[in-house]
Amino acid sequence: MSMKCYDELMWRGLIQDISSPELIDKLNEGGLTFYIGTDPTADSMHIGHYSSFLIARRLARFGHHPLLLVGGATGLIGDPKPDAERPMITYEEVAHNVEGLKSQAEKLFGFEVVNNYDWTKDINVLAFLRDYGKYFNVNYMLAKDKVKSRMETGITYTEFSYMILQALDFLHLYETRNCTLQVAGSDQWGNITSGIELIRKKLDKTAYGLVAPLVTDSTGKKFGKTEGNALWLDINKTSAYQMYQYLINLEDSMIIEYLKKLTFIEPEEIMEIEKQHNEAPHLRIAQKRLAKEIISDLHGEEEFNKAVQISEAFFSGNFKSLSPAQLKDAFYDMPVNPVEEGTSLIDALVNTKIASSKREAREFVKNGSISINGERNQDLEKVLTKADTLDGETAVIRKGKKNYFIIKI
Ligand code: 545
Repeated sequence: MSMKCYDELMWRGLIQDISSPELIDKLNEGGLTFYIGTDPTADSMHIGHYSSFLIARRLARFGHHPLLLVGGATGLIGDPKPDAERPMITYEEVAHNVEGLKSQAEKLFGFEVVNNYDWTKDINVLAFLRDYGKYFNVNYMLAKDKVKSRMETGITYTEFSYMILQALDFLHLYETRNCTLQVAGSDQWGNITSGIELIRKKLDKTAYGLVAPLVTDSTGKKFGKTEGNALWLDINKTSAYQMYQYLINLEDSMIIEYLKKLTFIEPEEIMEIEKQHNEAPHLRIAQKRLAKEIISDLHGEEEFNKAVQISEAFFSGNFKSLSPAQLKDAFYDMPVNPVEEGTSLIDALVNTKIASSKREAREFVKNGSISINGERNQDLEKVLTKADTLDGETAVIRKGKKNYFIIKI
């Protein structure tokens, strides 16, 4: 069984809205040039953007031609957020972020990249108002969700104008590249329909839009946001192991939806995984598979295997097989307790607050609940030296099954 383009997108839950039902046949036929845009508000994309870019790759597999637009111009203006004005970022910062996004998109997705700064920078203010502004009725602009939501808090003329710039991009790509479709997350619906309208009014032509629902958890919170921190696609900002930790802990009730939206696994196989998952959710088969698919796709299978090794080290308590880089990664969010060379293990347990008293420390050691780098230590006279470290300075003390402490000797 192999589904048509539109049916597959539907099955995966990737269609929130399309601008007209005519698009269904066009999607199924193939051969459209489409674009997806991203603003340089940071120098890396995060996992939230990943799902939108996967849609672009899916369309490419069905024979459509993707363009990735990086918003060197729109990034200087700022797409209105529903709650408040964005702080302006400098020209230098935007230029830096454009480079970051460009190379990331080329490397990860192999898309052709265009930059709207190229066709926007030379439009002068009179031409802008006459050639584009004239096609936008302010009442129409005020009715857009993003603008409406800012009526209380206020919106500057700068951000209010944003939708005109994005519409102008669509028009430009329609005219120069025969780009007839814009794809994005559902927050972009208003900007996309502005472009469709501009193309209709100026050229008397039909262009299309497709938006996907934003990926969330079961409470509606954006996927990939952890305590205000994003999961970046840049491995230097979020390691494969950090990504692995996040994915492996995803909730059971959402995991099949994530497999549909965030991987290329065929429908039949996802249904098979779903069966196995429902029979034994505690095995986390679906979470493990999701982690494998996403991390291998972003960083390669080797990085995925290294992340699994780190997580297995936590399970067994044995860290000896890990490389210094993996060790650093494994303990990225754990405090490091300095311990002087020559300190007795008992004193070290008390100093680092692993035990609350010497008496308790001796008790722990005696009953076998303390291990150093994965080896149980029941020697009450043990003294800590460099020889106990894994990499010349770090050692891992485990108390019980899963209480880990990092010491630096
Ligand atoms: C600009 C000019 C265009 C077309 C699109 C744009 C960008 C668009 C926008 N998109 C979002 C975005 O986030 C910042 C990325 C930082 C690295 O703001 N106005 O740029 C997100 N987009 C992907 C999805 C999105 C959207 O990149 O569409 O919905 C998130 O999944 O929020 O001519």
